[in-house]
Amino acid sequence: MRRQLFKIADSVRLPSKSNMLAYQFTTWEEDFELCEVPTPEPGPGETLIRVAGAGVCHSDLYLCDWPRSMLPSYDLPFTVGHEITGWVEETGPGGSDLEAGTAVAVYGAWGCGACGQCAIQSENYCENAAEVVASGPGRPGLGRDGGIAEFFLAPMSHHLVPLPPDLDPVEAAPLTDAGLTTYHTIRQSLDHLDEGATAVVIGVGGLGSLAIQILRALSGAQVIAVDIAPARLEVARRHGAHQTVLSGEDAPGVIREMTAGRGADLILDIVGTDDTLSLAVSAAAIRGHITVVGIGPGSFPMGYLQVPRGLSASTVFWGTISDLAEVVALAGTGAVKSDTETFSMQDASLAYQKLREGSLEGRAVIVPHGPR
Ligand code: NAD
Ligand code: 9ON
Ligand code: ZN
Ligand code: ZN
Repeated sequence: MRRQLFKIADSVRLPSKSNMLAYQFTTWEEDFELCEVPTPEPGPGETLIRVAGAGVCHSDLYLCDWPRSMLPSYDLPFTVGHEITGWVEETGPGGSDLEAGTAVAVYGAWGCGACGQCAIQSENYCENAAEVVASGPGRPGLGRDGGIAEFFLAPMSHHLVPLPPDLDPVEAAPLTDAGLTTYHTIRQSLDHLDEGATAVVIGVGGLGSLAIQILRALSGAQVIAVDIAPARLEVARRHGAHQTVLSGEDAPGVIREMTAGRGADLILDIVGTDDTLSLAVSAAAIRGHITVVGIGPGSFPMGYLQVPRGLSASTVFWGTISDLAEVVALAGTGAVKSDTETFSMQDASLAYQKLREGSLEGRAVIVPHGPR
């Protein structure tokens, strides 16, 4: 049984090998806290990972911002951070075959391993997800200990994906969720992106900036990026967006002009509010497809007379382990690159503050052992 030792108010810590720093969700509806906790030891089947980088995702903010009633009944405290890369440190009996020092990405959408979706390697769509969270392995950083700590304990070795030699493990951290989710989304929608097609990305944050690059790498589609922040539209252009549009009431009309009146064939709503979903529907082409990626609270009316003919819509949840291996390989070729802004453990709160106020320049990645 793990035990929280004490909360650290500043950078002072106990000089002990058996303790480590961990950034934890300790109290419902309150901000996370830097704590000192026992360093985990790998038991049977487990692998201890020395964390290289742990990405800061917008979904983490929901943990402390949303009322407790909207979240699963997690056991607190736990270490946050679900975008994890690192090096194999130590393996328990029957744990990973990977040698100590191997750089790995951690797949975080853990499933039950027994249902129909898990049987077809779609753990992200596990049919027993509620039980996995309530009484099973849970998900790292989302109910059980995650990666914003000096070490991370991986319970199952098949969740460790080796990184290509030229890929910096710190830069690779956002690929484990921001990259994985957008790669999965785009890969399964490629049949909407024939020659001459248009894809729209709404929300150019951590996920959106990777989505633009993945769209450019996997398709010949015209890519239009939409954001409320002009600075993010500059980022979108740098990552290969052909056109950019400021979010607002005029945006659907502007997108129609950019597509000779047809509208967009694929729209990724990476925000998910009423406004962005309404924009997505208004900008969609006949037989277009909307994928809702953002976990905003919005919805849109779906009725025969309310949407373009032939419109389809879906949601996504992370991606599969093979999607993770593929996006990591793509990044290894240099076709996709995460913009990262690194923070020490002591500055983890600052990273979340900057995410909340929208002032990050790249995906925030906490580097518990400092840059390599
Ligand atoms: P982020 O904070 O890095 O980026 C959000 C971006 O959206 C920012 O650039 C912001 O300016 C922009 N934005 C906000 N309101 C907008 C509006 N009305 N119109 C256009 N742009 C707007 O967030 P992130 O970490 O990239 O996460 C994005 C969303 O994806 C979050 O809701 C997160 O919870 C969700 N998410 C979903 C999955 C999944 O599996 N479905 C996985 C990871 C993250
Ligand atoms: O990966 C994320 O950011 C989301 C999908 C996490 C939500 C969850 O509970 O797994
Ligand atoms: Zn996430
Ligand atoms: Zn399952």
